Amino acid sequence: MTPEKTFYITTPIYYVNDVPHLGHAYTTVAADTVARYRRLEGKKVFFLTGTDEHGQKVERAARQQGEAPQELADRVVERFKGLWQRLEISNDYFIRTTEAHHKGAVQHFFNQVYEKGDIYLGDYEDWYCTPCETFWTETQLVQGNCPDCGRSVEKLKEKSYFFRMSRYQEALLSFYAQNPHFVQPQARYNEIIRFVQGGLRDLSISRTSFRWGIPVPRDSQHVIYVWFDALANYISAAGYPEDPQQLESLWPANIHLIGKDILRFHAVYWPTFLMSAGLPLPHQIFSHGWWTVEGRKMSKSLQNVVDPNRLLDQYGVDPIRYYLLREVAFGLDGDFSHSTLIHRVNSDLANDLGNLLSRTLSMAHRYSQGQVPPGYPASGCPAAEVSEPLRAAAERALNEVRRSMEELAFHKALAGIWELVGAANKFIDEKAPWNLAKDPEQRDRLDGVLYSTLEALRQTATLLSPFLPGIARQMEEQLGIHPGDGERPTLGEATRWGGMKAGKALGKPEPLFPRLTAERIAEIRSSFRIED
Ligand code: ME8
Repeated sequence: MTPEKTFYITTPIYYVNDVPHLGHAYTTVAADTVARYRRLEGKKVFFLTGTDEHGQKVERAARQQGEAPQELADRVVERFKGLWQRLEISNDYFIRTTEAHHKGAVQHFFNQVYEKGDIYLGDYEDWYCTPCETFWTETQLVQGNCPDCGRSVEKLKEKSYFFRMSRYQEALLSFYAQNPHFVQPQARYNEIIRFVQGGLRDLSISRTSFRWGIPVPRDSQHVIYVWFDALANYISAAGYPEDPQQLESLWPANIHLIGKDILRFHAVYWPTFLMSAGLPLPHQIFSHGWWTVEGRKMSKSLQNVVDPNRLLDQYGVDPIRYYLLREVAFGLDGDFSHSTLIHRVNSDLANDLGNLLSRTLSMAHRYSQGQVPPGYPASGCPAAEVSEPLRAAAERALNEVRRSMEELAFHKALAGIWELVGAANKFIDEKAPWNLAKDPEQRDRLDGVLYSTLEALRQTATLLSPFLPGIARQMEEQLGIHPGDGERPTLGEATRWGGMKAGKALGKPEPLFPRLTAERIAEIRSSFRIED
């Protein structure tokens, strides 16, 4: 790997048979946070997301809605793009599998695997639901019937191209053994190893029972299996096959971030396709947990699918990003509820962070003419008293963020930042600047205390910027610094104590997060039709 290798992170590409929901938002916000964090570290980053537009699911959804699959895809893709804009997702590219370039790349990939001797024509036999035109495996059936429509199914055979996945069992197991961090969290890695040890069967990678897909080269009776097509997005968006230089600078990806539902496709199928094509394997597959809603599985039939746009309308972007990243340990399952969300907003955002900023700024306006006062040593006040406690707290927060981000423990990183926020609030309570202000002899001390708190806030904004980019910007504006997203100093530079410049004008204090009052909460509850 060359030293300049770009940090490459991906989300799954989402199906366009339905509009985006909370689960999609979750993965994408998490990946965005990693991308922003690595950029803040000064790294070159390529952050990819997109949509999976082929396959029977999409074809069927289009038919139900009386439109062509491409029309459906063109319409729904806008819903994803619009949501990512509202959530401040900073992806560098958005791939659609119906793009001409991707289609060519998938056929090229298919050919490469074919030329290796890993694809053969055989018979595919499984349970078929005629009304749904879908094959199901034994385990997918519900009480022996179609899991979609509940009607009876029959054993049916069709011609299919198969990928010789069975050939790769040993190579895969030895790859896992040599790369113990390939699948995270660890429990999932063990599951995958057990699955592969159980034996790999060859995989059917073409279909003839529907048309909406990329044709198999030289046999247009068949379309390429949607997962073969979809997984290849990670290389096709990186310049495969026609731009080997770009591909080398991006591939292999550092992290494929996915939900646990699609781990097998990423940790078993994908590596074997790549091995066959002679391409390097990604460094890590990180599979996160599953969100339920108010204790129940999110599903259309329960009518409890959470629309992220409606959450954004009611709560705003940063509270939603914060909640998703803070509420649940990344990797574990979580339960979404309005009451826990409201609690997070009021306690962590409004009380802890919002109050710290507003009380500090109003004191700086009152006691220091709205300017940054001199800090240590200019204020003449001993460092041990005025800057040391917060300087040390800021350093601890930085270390916690660094450590946690290596393992994508967003909740721990945020908890670490909140330790700093808590330390700054406690520092103000203890130093009581309002008392110092009464005594002209305490001027130096007052300056030192205000300076340190402003500096702690500046560092908090830097540390928060990958998680809550909007809030970081607002905090910086109020602190009178305007680093702008692109030219932000790197994490190391920005967390050097003393970045606030004495004499600089501070901005106007504005509430960051208005507390959700009983009245607002009632409004929210009624807008989501939540009954008590
Ligand atoms: O599987 N909790 O697309 P998809 C957490 N096109 N995350 C959730 C979730 C939930 N309840 N529900 C969905 C596909 N997700 C394929 C992917 S990639 C080459 C092809 C998230 O639209 C989670 O990231 O069904 C999951 O893996 C993804 O949405 C599935 O999205």
